[in-house]
Amino acid sequence: MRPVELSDLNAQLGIPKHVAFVLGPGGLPTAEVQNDHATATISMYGGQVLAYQPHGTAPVLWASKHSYYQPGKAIRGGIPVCWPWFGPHPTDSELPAHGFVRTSQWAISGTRAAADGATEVRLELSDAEQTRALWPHSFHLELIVVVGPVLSVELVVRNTGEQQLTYTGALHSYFTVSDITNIAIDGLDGVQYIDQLQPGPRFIQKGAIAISSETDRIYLDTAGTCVIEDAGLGRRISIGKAGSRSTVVWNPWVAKAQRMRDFGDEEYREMVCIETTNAADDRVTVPEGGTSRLQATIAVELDA
Ligand code: TA6
Repeated sequence: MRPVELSDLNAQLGIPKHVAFVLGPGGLPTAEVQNDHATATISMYGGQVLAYQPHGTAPVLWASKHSYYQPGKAIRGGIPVCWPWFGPHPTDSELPAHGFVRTSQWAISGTRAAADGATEVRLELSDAEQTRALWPHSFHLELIVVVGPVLSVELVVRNTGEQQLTYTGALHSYFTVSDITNIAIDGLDGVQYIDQLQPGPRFIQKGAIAISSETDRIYLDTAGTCVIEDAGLGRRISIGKAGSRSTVVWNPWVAKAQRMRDFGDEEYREMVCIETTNAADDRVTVPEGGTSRLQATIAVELDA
């Protein structure tokens, strides 16, 4: 983005004491939010919340120190928007994993200072020739980010075409933890899941989730709120949701972390993904002219 465009963006949509537009990592245009409640960074490339930190606690979202910040590559961390397919493309392995919107250039469609002191930033993306070459549908996406004592991220999907469309997707949230072996994840007890590392049978979660090896699970038919219990950081992070009937829990552990160039060998220790998804059986069909919404609501509660 040229400096003049950035200054225009600030003139039109910047809000003092709330949001300013800057060139962030890799020179990518980002919205920097600072208000009475929290700070946050939102990349226009990918429409991706990169950082969120309420005042008085450690960063809530995690990003790799080795992440790429360049067109054509997904940014490793924050909340990637995976759409219109989750994971590998169901039939064409040549197509990018997790869809194409996390490597697309979004536009800012609005900003607002909320009455409670929170800051709202809206981004949008519509189909174009290059997207239709990958996925033959017309669509309009809006990502509504509200940064306050709670972080709300909502993906609004509008079917602007003349035929129904069916998608899978995720708000693929990366969270900072004190140490992956020192946390528990509540909220999925009794829920059936697919273990991506053991395709075939389905399993039932028993109690809280503790992670001691590569973990990649799609929890099914659940609308529940997950909670990351992190005594090491003296906090609990809750991840509520709407418009989602599946939740993914992922940590790459040692070997997979070593295979990823945009992921430090030891970084698996300091993160976990709790993903607000429409995945596996949880596909979403939107009729012509229809709308669907996927929302994650992230809140931090500090130990007394
Ligand atoms: O959500 C879990 C997952 O599908 C894992 O299988 C792993 O591939 C992860 O997403 C990251 O995918 P990415 O394409 O961002 O490297």
